[in-house]
Amino acid sequence: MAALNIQDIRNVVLVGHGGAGKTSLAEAMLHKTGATNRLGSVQDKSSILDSAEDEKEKLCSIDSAVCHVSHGGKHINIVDTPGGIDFCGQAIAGLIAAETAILVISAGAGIEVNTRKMMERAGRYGLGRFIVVNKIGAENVNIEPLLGAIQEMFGPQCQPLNLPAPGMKSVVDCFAQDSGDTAFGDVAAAHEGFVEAIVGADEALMEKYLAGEATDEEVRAAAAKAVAAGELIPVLFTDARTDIGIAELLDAICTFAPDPQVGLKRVLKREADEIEINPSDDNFVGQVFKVTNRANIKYVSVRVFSGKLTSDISVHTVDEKRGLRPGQLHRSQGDQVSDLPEGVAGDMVTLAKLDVKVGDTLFTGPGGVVAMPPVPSPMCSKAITPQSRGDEEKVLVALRRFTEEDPCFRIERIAQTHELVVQGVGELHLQTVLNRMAKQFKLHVDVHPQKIPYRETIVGSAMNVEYTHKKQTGGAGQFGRVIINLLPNERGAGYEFLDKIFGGAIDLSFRPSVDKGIRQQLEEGVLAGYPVVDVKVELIDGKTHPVDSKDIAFQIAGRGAFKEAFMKAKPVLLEPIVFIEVTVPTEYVGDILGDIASRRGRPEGQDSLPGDLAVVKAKVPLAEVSDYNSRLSSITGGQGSFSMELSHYEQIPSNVQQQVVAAAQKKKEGE
Ligand SMILES: Nc1nc2c(ncn2[C@@H]2O[C@H](COP(=O)(O)OP(=O)(O)OP(=O)(O)O)[C@@H](O)[C@H]2O)c(=O)[nH]1
Ligand SMILES: [Mg+2]
Repeated sequence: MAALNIQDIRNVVLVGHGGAGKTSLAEAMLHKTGATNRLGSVQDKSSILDSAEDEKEKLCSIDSAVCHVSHGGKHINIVDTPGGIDFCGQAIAGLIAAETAILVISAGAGIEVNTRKMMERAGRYGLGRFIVVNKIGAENVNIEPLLGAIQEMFGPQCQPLNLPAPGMKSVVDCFAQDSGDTAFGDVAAAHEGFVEAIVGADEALMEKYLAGEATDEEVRAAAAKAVAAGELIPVLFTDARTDIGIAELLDAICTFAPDPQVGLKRVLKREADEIEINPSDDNFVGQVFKVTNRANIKYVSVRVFSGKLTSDISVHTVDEKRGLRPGQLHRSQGDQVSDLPEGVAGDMVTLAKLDVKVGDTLFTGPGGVVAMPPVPSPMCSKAITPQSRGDEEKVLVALRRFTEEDPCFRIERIAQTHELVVQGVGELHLQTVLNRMAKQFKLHVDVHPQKIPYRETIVGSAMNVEYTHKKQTGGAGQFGRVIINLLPNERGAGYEFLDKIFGGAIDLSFRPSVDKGIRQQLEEGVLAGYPVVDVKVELIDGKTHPVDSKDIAFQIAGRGAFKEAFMKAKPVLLEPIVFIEVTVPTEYVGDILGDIASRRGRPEGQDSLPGDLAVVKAKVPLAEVSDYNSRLSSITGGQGSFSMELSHYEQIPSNVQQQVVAAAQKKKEGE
């Protein structure tokens, strides 16, 4: 097989809302080009792209999938991504692989929330974009208003490359011709709009065009550059099930999708330097865009940005200085792989068993890091406990594999609450990962809500609190007496210990023991078992025994005095307050504000976004929004999104405090 020419490579990633038909479109392209001899179907569980057990069960994509076709002398790599919001981590990672994102919209459902989000993400990341309106052959769809809605939401760069023919059984090319019969829309106007978007991206060509001197060939040759620059977003119509517009989509990818030399250039960050990677650079640079652990084989899909990947070179990541051997290179076709002699710049390669995770930059030269397109912070947290004792380590090892696959899945051990916490985009996301762990590793866990990390402090003072620890049993005794003042410290100032003893009431050597004892108590808490913050202790007096005084005695006395003083100094609980930004269609703003008010939240302003969207900002206690994912989803029918970050800690209302303290006491009695 002759080596691939970089000009002949097209890399596309299919993105958009769940159920729009991305997988079906990829299957249709595979079939159309003879890569498969039977049209794979998600519905019949015969898709080579939705090949995981749970994908077949749920009839949707959960992992991204890589495949390739040959068409019109071009090698087209296709990454099919899941459209479910819970699985957006893999979809976003898919952008790494491509020059062009193909946004797939279901003709019946219109522009849905995840289409909008992926459109923005692909644009911000710098990819060229296509929009494909799929399912045009489905019954009872009214497509006509959709084109206008697309242009209104995503801008006038969205120009139809074709339009459905009357009866919706084929499409009419609006670039090659400037007249024709359509189901809606005017071919002449579409032709002009399309051509003008192309020439608009190239000043010299624009001048020629205005002078009536630009040839069709020149315009065609400039098209991919206009797409790469975001000046043109071709809109196409298809029906994946009935093979309408598929050949035209393939043609369009060959002509209008930028090749790796024309499309987005990635940037390698090395300390303060940012170096644009050129495909013709000698050093190999690539990035991992997909990791799959299945049946004990780990497959890693890498996009080659520059240089050449071969099986015998040693590649590095920023964390892996020793170098990794890629081993046999493969090309993926859904769940199948075939051997590949080398990975040339611009191509995608699949490797087995490499110790890397999604987003890692691989390199041979001086190296650095290519940034990943940003993924949303995981907003759904659950605490888990293994059902079998002693499985904790195994669960950690298994879950770590899933963190390699999905940049939106994380695990964390929370020191303060001693919990193992899994974090993901939503409940479905976490459920899917935990189900996979149960199936693949036979590890079962119970899932609980995560504990709220409260803190304890005081709002009053307690002066001259005395505590004596005395123990006289048999041989050596223990004796320590301390007198302390306890005062509130400024919020955020932490703990302070001040030695205010005049004279030698306590030996100098034992004073740090008092401090040490108090520090232990700070960690354990006094009121409800949460750490104590922002207090000042003054050690003012005490007593030493010439024989029985020792370190441990003063530690115990310090703890005792602190506990007593704490309960006298108006103890309170502090709760974490988060800053949330909720993005919803404007019609839901009232409902969102009402809901926030009912959750002890305070609104902090509002912004509007294009496309009739609003951003509501508020500060809300974390305890009230731990289930916000499902709440927002039920208010907006899945059309909202939110981000959340810790703002500060604040005193909790006394009725809530009573509940938390009572719950802590009950738990202590139970132990
Ligand atoms: N009538 C019709 N149905 C289609 C078409 N494309 C897909 N479907 C059906 O729509 C459903 C969803 O299609 P998928 O290809 O799984 O959609 P997807 O975008 O990959 O969905 P996710 O993987 O969940 O993001 C399936 O039942 C398909 O058979 C089409 O062009 N016409
Ligand atoms: Mg799919």
